Amino acid sequence: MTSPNRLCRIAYLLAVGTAVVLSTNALAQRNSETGIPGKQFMVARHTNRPPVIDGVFSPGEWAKAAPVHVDGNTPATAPGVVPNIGLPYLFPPDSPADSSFTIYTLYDDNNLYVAVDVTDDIVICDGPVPYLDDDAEIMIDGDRQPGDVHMALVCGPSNPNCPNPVVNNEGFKLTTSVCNQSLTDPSNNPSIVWESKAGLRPHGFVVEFRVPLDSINTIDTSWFSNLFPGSGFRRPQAGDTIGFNVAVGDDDNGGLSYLRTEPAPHTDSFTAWDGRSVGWYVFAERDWGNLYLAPHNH
Ligand SMILES: [Ca+2]
Ligand SMILES: [Ca+2]
Ligand SMILES: [Ca+2]
Ligand SMILES: [Ca+2]
Repeated sequence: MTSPNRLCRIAYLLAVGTAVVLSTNALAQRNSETGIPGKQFMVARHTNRPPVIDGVFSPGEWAKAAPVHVDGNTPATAPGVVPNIGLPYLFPPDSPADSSFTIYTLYDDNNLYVAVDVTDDIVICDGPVPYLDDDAEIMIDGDRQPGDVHMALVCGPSNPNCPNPVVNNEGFKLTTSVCNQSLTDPSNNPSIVWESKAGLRPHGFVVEFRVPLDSINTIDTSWFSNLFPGSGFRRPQAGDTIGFNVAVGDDDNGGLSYLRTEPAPHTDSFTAWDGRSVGWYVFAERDWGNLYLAPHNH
């Protein structure tokens, strides 16, 4: 027969054991939470004084924005992930002076504005591929549903599994290099309208973007992400949260940058605000962060 004392002791051990298990779980959960992609969040404030898209970070121009600083010091987890996808010469930045950046966002009644202020100790533009030079890349997921960029790239007449082209404004990526070479992904949609301007500054460069809100659809019209797709067009409005990401490519050696196959003196890198390091896919809209369009006067 078990004595009351012994029962007490067992209960005590169970309680302690449970507490230990609980705290271990809590710790694991906290650790994994910081590693979950797609959770980064930033705020775009409304402005009546739009910034000038001239590649010059003028005093006061972005003062109303709530900036977010990104470096690659924790390359495995957001914020500041560096893809770990088997490219032998894609490295995390050596230091914030090697490659880091600050994101600024604002919007007005017709446009979203983004500035990426990049610190970079060796600035290179030798073409011809913009994303293999020093560059800034912004990603916008209006409908917060994945697959729009990817399906736009893979579908089309030559794909028997997906012969109809996918053309929408529900997900895209905009790239501008330090010497103002730009490209839009996907490239098949002329109604993704935007402008940008890059300019040098001491120890780095700045890229300013303007994206008309009418380039961004918040309605998911896609058969591949919605059993009952919506229709029509609704641009982002105050109070909305859209998918958003920013990445910076750092070419310090020229040529193919982080896609090169030979050693080189400096580290070439690519750092994104949000996303996953292992399994990184630049068009994984689900892994992009969140941009909240704060109501006016907030
Ligand atoms: Ca400016
Ligand atoms: Ca989307
Ligand atoms: Ca969609
Ligand atoms: Ca560089």
